[in-house]
Parts: sequence; structure tokens; C-alpha cells
Amino acid sequence: MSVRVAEKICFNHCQPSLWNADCLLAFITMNRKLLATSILLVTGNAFLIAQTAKSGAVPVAADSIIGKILYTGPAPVLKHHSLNSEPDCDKKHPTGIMSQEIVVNPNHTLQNVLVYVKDGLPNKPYPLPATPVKVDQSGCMFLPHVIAVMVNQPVQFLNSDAASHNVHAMPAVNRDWNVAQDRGSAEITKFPKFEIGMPVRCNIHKWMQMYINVLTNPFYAVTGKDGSFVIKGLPPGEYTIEVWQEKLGTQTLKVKAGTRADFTFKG
Ligand SMILES: [Cu+2]
Repeated sequence: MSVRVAEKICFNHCQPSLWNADCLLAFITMNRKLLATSILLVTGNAFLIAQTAKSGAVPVAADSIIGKILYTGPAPVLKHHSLNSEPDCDKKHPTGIMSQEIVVNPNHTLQNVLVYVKDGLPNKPYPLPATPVKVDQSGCMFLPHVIAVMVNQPVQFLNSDAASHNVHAMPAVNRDWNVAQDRGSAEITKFPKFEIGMPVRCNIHKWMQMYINVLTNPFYAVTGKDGSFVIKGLPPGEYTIEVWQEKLGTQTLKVKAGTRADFTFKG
């Protein structure tokens, strides 16, 4: 039986249970280009998946900008602080604590770096998060070391140490704020103006320092133990992304939503 006849029979019956060897041959002949294309697509996709897995690349959502903050150069030389003068804090950190001015992660990235959208957003007010951002004083340290809040979002300071502390925010454009805190107390404040890198110290323990960043939009992140960041929910467009580190300064890049941006600070 010729292929053409077999094709006709197969299509006339259109039931695989009625196909004989000739029908099968005709089917393969008719679809060989389709089969070849499918094989190429399958192997192509497998190649792409393998490449992605090999490079560790993560697909970026259309409304997001992702990246990491890298550090190059010699390991930073940081001050050591003994906590002998405060028995409760000394128990929590018997060997003392290191300054957190520059915290390099094992993967050569930086912790405590603010990443935020500086420019490119529609000029409009954004909803204020309902919950305060909490900062604890524990082991005679501020935890976390760097926070970001929106303008007028509450910031709550706690004291879980037996020692007394005195929180003192020293803004450049907002109002000075200075409050004594005994164990278990909780104080709330807020800052009405945009400000980057506002230092907060404890008047009692000179090594205690942290930073508050006050922003006009919700598109920000502070890096943690893997040095990465994700900013989600962006409208399509190109944005100026600024990153800030307390000792190493700032960097900016223009970045499109849906793409990746890595920054490198040199020590
Ligand atoms: Cu203190």
C-alpha cells in the first residue's frame, strides 16, 4: 500500500484502533517534520533548564527588581567592644561584640545595606503600613542594625535587657528624639520627613548605634545574611535604584522593572 493510500485510509477511519502497519508508516511520514521540531524543542528546553541551573540565574518577575550587594577588598578591620560593664549584656555576649559598621557575609555580600527606588515612580502618596517596625535593645545591641520605614510609619523601640538604655535619634532633617528606656519598656516614635542614614545611639553605651531610613514609597529592602534584595510590585518602567551603606556610601543605577541589578562596594 502506498503512503498516499494509507493516509487516505487513516483519515477516513480516523480511529487508531483500525490502523495497521501501513497507517502507522503514513502517520510517521506525515508528521516527521513535526516530530523533529518537537524533539528539538524538548532538547532545547532541557538545555536552557540545565544552563539556568548551572548559572544559578533566577528568573525576574515583570514587577520586580532583584539583585545582591557584593563586597570586594580586604576584610574590614572592626572595633571590638567588651560588655564587662553590663553583667546582663556580658552574659549574652561573653566574648564581647564587634562593631557592625561593615558586616560581610560568607558569600562576599554585605548585610545592612538599604536598597530603595529613588526616582522614576509616579508622584503620588502610597498607603502607610499599619504595623510599626520594631527595634529591640538586646545584649546591649540594637537589633536590627539598619531599618527602613515609610514617612510617618511608627517605629517601636523595645528593651529586653536588664540594663537601662537611652535611645537617641539624631536626624539631619527630622526632629531629634531622646528617650530613656528601662527593661520591658516600649516607646513609639515616627519621622515625618524623608531621610537616609539617620543615626540612632544609646546615650549610656557608646558602642550602641543603628540607622533609620525614612522613605516616601514602599519600594525598598535592607539586605540580610545572603546580601540579596527583592523589590516587588513596581509598575513597568525604568527606575533609579540607590543603595546606601553606612561606611561605604551610596551608589545608584538605572534599572528596568523585570531585571536584575548587582552592586559592588570596594573596601
Ligand atoms: Cu544602651
